Amino acid sequence: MSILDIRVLGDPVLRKDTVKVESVTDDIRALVRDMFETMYAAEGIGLAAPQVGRTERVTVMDVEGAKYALINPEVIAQQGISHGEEGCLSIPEVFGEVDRAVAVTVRALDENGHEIEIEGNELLARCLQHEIDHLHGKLFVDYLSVLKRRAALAKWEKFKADYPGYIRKVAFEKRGAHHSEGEL
Ligand code: K1U
Ligand code: ZN
Repeated sequence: MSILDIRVLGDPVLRKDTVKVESVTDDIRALVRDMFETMYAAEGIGLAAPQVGRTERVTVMDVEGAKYALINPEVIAQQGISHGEEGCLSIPEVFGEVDRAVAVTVRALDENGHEIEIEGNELLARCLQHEIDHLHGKLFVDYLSVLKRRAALAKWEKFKADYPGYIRKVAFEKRGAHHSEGEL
């Protein structure tokens, strides 16, 4: 298993549509394992393949202790609107309020290639929508008003120099250990 580099805003891979997975192979399962490891190391609740420079339609999530590896996920039903703050592992230090459906039903394949349906509310629904957006080149800042988007991007301009080559190095952090991100 490996912790992968996370791509940050400015890397073109984050703006590309992903490629549908035709068969859930051992290579895809290895990608899922590495993505979980990377997500936990970065202390996120979700991660999508483009964030680690990959083009397969794959995402992983761990929301309130429930783990999901989703292949070719798509929203098949949604309800209501919820207003809430979002961040993104690919845009560190930048946050914004985004309206999302409060509840979604998502159809996907699991790691064994079996079709599954997940119903998510609140944070799980938000995370599902955030990750599925990543799989289609969309980022949460795209939903901000012109003024808030401008402010968010201006903030990012100050931080992006910390990520040469649009790469964020993530180190697994032992509890209580010094945070070594950016020092690898
Ligand atoms: O895809 C990503 O960039 C991961 C991102 C997903 C996300 C889901 C829902 C709301 C915002 C962002 C994160 O994991 S952000 C960091 C995080 O750990 C977190 C966000 C909201 C609530 C709790 C934790
Ligand atoms: Zn994100």
